Amino acid sequence: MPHLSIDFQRLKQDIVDLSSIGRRENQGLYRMAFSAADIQARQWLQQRIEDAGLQLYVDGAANIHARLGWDGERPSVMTGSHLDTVPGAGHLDGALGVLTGLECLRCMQEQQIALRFPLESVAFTDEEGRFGDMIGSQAICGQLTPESLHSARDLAGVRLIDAMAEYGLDAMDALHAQRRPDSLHAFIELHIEQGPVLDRQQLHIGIVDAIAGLFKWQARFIGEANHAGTTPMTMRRDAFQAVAELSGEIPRILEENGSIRSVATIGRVELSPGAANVVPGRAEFSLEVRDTDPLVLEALANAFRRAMSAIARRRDLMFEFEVLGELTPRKCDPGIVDTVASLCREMGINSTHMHSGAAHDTQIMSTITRAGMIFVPSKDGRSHSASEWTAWEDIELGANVLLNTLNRLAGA
Ligand code: HGY
Ligand code: MN
Ligand code: MN
Repeated sequence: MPHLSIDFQRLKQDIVDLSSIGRRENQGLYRMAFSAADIQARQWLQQRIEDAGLQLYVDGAANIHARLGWDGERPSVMTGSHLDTVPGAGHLDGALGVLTGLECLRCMQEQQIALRFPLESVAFTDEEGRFGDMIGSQAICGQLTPESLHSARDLAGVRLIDAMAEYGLDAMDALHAQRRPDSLHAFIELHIEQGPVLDRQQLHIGIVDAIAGLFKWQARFIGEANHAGTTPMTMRRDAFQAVAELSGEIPRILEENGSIRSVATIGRVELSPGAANVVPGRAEFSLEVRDTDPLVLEALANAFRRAMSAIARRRDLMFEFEVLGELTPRKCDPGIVDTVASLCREMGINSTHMHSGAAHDTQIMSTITRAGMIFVPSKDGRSHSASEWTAWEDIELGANVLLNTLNRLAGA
């Protein structure tokens, strides 16, 4: 069967156009969920979907769906990713999967490809978890509750309910975005690897077989603010010293309780009162830990809890933490993995099987349907950074593999 091809120039133009929304000169993209830039990108995408003559549908969680051949009866083959970004992001994390999904539906429509199953390309809400987890795909998979929506807030304390209400959206509508598992035939996401494996091995395609899970805590050590000049070192209850000690313990904790795939990050620390001449009495910090094995994640959570407790005791401090988000590690569907692998062989594209250290909507979607991922290389493994880059020829190859995978999964 001849292989289909995307309209690369059209896709390239979409990528360039979208990359200008939310950009801060030399600082990357700031399209955090429900920021003004995210809303602007959403409006831009909806216009592109309508310009393409595809059916536009926005669900209660504000997931944006482009649909082809939709009849509300047959299960659909879904692709997609996310428009929202971390602060200071690159132009491809999420955007690539949304735009290649849209391009694939345009091509299938233009080439009048006969479909056994309707196609959907989705832009999921808040994949980057500004408000905790992957709200958009979790809504589709029925993983949200009124309580989880009510308590969802970002690291600065902004509530999801308020952020959505600012744009006339009711967060509780996300409870109605749930899809029946039998309304989906399969899910496949194209994404940049965000790591160094493909780039180092000069490979063009990664076929993902497992996706790491994580836990994300908002934690704090509470000691005593005091004079930085008169308080002897032995009499201090310094909250930042506790965070520094915990950070120094990370290699030991991972070595003793983790696997070769375990990673841990303290990405944000806020000290108060926050003056140069005051011993910090309070240190708020984020702790995020990942692995592809749920049992390892559990062991690491216990180890970090023990370490924080021991440090607090030694330093006469209090410690607290709340779980901001948890994602379960997931395996990809072997049938989809095989479909992508055989297409790469047929198309003469060098590829490899690999795991994803990054979390993705695919792992949520895998709880209600067969799911898989296709990776393209990230130059020097860089991502969540303005220097994120993937060569255009790799983008074209990845988009063509996605197009032909969709055809294999949904085509007549
Ligand atoms: O953080 C991640 O793994 C993904 O980029 N949301
Ligand atoms: Mn992403
Ligand atoms: Mn990301």
